[in-house]
Amino acid sequence: MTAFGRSIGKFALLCAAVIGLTGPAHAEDGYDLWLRYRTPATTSSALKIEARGDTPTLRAAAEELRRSNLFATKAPTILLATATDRDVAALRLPLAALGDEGYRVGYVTLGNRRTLLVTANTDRGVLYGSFALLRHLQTGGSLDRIDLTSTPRVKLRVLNHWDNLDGVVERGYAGASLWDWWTLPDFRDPRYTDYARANASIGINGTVLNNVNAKAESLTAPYIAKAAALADIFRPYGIKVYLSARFSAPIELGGLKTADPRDPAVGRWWRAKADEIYRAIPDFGGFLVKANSEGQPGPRDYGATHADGANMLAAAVKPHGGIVMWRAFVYADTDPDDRAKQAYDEFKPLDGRFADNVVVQVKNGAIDFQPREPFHPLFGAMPRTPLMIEFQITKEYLGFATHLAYLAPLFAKTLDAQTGTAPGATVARVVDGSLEGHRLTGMAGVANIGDSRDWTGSPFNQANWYAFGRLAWDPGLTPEAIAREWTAQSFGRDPQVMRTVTDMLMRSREAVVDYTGALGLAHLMATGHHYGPAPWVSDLKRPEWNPVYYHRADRGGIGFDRTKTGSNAVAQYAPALAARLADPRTTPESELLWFHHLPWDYRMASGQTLWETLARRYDRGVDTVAAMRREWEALRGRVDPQRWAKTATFLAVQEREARWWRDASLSYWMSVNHLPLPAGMAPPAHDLDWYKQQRFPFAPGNPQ
Ligand code: GCV
Repeated sequence: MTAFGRSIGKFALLCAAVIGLTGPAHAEDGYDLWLRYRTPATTSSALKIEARGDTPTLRAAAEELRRSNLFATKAPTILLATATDRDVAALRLPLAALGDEGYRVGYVTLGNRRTLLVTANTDRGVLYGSFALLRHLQTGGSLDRIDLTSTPRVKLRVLNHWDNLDGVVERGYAGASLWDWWTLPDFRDPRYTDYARANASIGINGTVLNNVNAKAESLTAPYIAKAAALADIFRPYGIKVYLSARFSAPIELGGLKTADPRDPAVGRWWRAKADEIYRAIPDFGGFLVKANSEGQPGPRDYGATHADGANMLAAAVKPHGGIVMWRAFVYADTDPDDRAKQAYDEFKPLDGRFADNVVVQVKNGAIDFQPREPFHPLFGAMPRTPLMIEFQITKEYLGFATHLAYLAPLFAKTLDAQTGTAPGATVARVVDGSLEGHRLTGMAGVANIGDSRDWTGSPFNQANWYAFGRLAWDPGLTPEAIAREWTAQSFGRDPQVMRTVTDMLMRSREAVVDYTGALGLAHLMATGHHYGPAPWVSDLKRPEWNPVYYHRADRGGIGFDRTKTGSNAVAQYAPALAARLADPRTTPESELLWFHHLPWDYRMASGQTLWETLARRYDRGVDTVAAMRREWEALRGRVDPQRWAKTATFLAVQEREARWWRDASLSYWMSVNHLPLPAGMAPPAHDLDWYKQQRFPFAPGNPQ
């Protein structure tokens, strides 16, 4: 070897050593999500997997088990087989109750051999069972004792992507759209398969590819072909593709003069369009529609009802087994009534008038995905209509990608809320159909996914995608159990890491509520991009666009009177609940100012005044973030450097921005109530004008 050759050799050795120490370049960048399969790191060669049948879904299940590396040392034989398999049938297991998607994972004896059987009525169920097995092992479950049986409580578990055809994601904070519409359908990015794996692992079985603020072009032949390519990739993972439909497409694409749902030509156009889509995507899920909301076209433009519009589209997809998810997020610029009441007023009279393949999709609260909202009154008001719940996974109002806010407590609190219509009637039981016997049931989550390397813009935002899927499968899971599962799979099972991360997750969303506006305040953010505080905004065209509309603060008090003396929105809830909400003393403190306008010196249950309580909540929020930073700091060296550093930086941003929210909000409230800060509280860093002058013209997620 020459001297040059030797030095190259030394350099190569050195590189190998460095790589050996730090791992491959992308090893800990978050790309692997919760499917990291790091413990134990052994070879999978000893794993004996037998898949009975050769469907793409069974192949995907076997491939996932193989790639997991989790079984090497004591690998049993794993048999993947559906209930129709002769050996499985001979075992006479009680599988009927598993339905189409449930699974059973456990040991059986087959021909004297102890075998770990993953079985279900369908290959999709087997896939879900395989992921459940992996979850069991990654969260520390034993390979010796396995008995996992589960069936989803909700049928449609769907992500809504607010992705535009130009790649911009409305309210997206994790880069551009994952869908490269330009190179589809030819280039099938392997990342699309990883997206499908991640979703299947948590039971998500549908995805709406395009924004509800839809362009008609997504229904043209080239875009149908692109959607079909994605559908082909997702199909083995049990994921159906849906499209948001622009209601006026018959005019824009079909050259019709009207989109009136009662016009036969319009119905014919949609039927032909549905036929065309189903030729390309035989298992197309159906349409999601935002109509007559925030400038979108809809049936009301023609004096027809939302039911007329939904049923016309439903008739078009019905012959193919498709459905329509019709959103109830409506409020009109012509309606002077409380915005929080408008969806109920519009939809309740339509109860029972929707076709049987329509499900009405209702946001968790009556305004718009605020850090905290009471549950939407429609959940107690439309017993004859299947209602899907819509949550926002992306954090439009909870600090974008940089703030750590675990949303499972928000989701669970809504699902657990008692509607008051019958004993034991919860929002979850409305959503899962068990209360009123609906079979078409669903949960939608507005995705927080983009093309950023870690998918969601931060390692911790992944927890919200994960939690949504897990709760959609089983709304009875607790946020804490989900947090532990996610932490173990994402960061490993070091007890200190587990404890700290779970604790941070569990406190995080409440902290955001505290520093953005506690006690039931809502909609205090800046205009358009919704980044940062602007409770002072009062000059926007429509009253309900202005924060002052929501908080109604003046010298005398603060809060929106939704009792009889105000908008009487409380009357939209079941009578006993409405009576409780009509009285500030029996209204949960966390929702107080949502329902009541109260004097600043109103005495809270604690004996403190309302003003003091509100003011100190801002401090509590900031303090919680500061504490989370310290706790994370203590994990240095216990978490991989790349994810640790990104999280540490984001926590620093969050603390800075939490102080900004605190200071700006307090300055504004004091300018209105002329009260001093409660004793011992630090004054805001700047005067009110300084906060009012902040501008963020290119804040993400706000398509122009
Ligand atoms: C897709 C809020 C958001 C909008 C969003 C709308 C909706 O108003 O700010 O970006 O539009 O909700 O849910 O339709």
